[in-house]
Amino acid sequence: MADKYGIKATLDRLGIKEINSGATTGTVWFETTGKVIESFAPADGELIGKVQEASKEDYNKIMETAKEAFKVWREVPAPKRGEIVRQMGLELRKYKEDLGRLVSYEMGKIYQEGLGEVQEMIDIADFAVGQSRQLYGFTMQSEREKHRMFDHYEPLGIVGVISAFNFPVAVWAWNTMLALIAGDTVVWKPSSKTTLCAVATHNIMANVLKANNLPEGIINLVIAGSKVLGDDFLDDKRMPLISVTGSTAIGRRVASRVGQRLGRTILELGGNNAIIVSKEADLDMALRAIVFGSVGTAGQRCTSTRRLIVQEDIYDSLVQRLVKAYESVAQKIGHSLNPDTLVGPLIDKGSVEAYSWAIGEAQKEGGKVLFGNKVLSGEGFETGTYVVPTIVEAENHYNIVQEETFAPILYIMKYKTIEDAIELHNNVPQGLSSAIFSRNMLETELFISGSGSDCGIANVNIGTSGAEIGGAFGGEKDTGGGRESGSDSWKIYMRRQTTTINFGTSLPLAQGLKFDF
Ligand code: UN1
Repeated sequence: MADKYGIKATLDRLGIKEINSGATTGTVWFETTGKVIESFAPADGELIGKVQEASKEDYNKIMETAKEAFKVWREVPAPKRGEIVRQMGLELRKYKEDLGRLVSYEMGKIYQEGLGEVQEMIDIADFAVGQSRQLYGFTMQSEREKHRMFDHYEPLGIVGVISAFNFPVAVWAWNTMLALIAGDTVVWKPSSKTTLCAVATHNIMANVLKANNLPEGIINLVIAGSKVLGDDFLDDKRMPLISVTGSTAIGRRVASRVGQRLGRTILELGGNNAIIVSKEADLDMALRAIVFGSVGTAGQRCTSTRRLIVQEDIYDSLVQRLVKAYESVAQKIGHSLNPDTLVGPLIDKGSVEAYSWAIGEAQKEGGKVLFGNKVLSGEGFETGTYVVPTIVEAENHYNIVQEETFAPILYIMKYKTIEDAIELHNNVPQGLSSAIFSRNMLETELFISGSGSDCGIANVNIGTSGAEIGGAFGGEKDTGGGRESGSDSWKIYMRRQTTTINFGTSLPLAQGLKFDF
């Protein structure tokens, strides 16, 4: 095929070969001998490259190397660890376009969103550099005289990162940049659907590791299926923390396995994100947010807008405008690297089936398709991975509305009072992201109060997706309760220790206890 989008040069610059190793301890790539994973572009079905999976032995070697590296890395002062992360951010800046293009090509999101994803990596690197000088603990007042009490944060160990296809590189960065300044080492198990993005990321990072003569094992990549990296990975006591981004079903499995050994998890699972549109909203703004939230990344963000809860007085006019907006977006479905495209393909045919099935289920339960419900075929759409973003008039209690379908389907429903809207809003199993559009402060304050949205993210006059890295990212209920990225999320990557120091000459016991002998 003609290399219309300059992919070949991009792959060369990113060090992607025809067949790539699926295991590295940083700069040394293993001679893997496992199954070969072929990576096809969802946009045009071309074979981008192959990755050969790691074996159990490779995995064990990686874990042992990461364990040894931890002993060295934890002794590097945190601001000096921050300096390495600063260089990683600079290196990512150099490769932003290439890595963004590969993300777009391998995952299928449009190039603009590929660039945005790499920008999230750069942003979290910058954030982590600053944080490296701010790993603060508290000082507390001791009840005993001449005693000092404080807590401090120490490195934790090896952090396992399991990432999903939809953000093939940013989620790794959210975890890794913080883990690194925390003094931890990282073992990454990426999605088997986006392995080349992981290889490319490690190639970029290797430049920094080499330039600083760092030991092997600080950041590690291991690509393998569940035969090699199944329950054994979750059960591996060498990893005190595993961060997982994926479906609620996956998260449940991870949490119970890791919980068995009392390991820690960060769970970033499914969302069922809604926007409430009040009759007091700025509808132009709301419309922009709804469309970006529901069709952006072809509905494959965990923060994608899946439900729209609209005040009944403005329902008809908003639906009309929304259908119009969808009509124009539907003209811009196409190859993820075409700059005119707004909606790229779904990741694979399985997702297309899930899309059609979900719409069918909604119809069976009484839903009415207002727009879409179409799998595209013909020129440019030969892969069978392109679908038309869909709006379904539905009710919140439908089984299918209660589920997260990773596709551009928006369920739309009516409400009368703000209290009703919040009730509908919270009445789903998941609790990731949420938003209200209103210029009435009584409504917006209620929405973000204790009686309001029950999600980890609650936005006012901003959509559900596209969070900045500076905030804590994650959600409640079936979303798993984890928090990554900004705010004080760094703490989970560290071991907290409370210390009391006696600088007196007697040994008083706490609680005034007497124990004389
Ligand atoms: C995800 O979909 O897994 O808030 C992460 C957002 C992005 C991250 C999404 N910053 O939409």
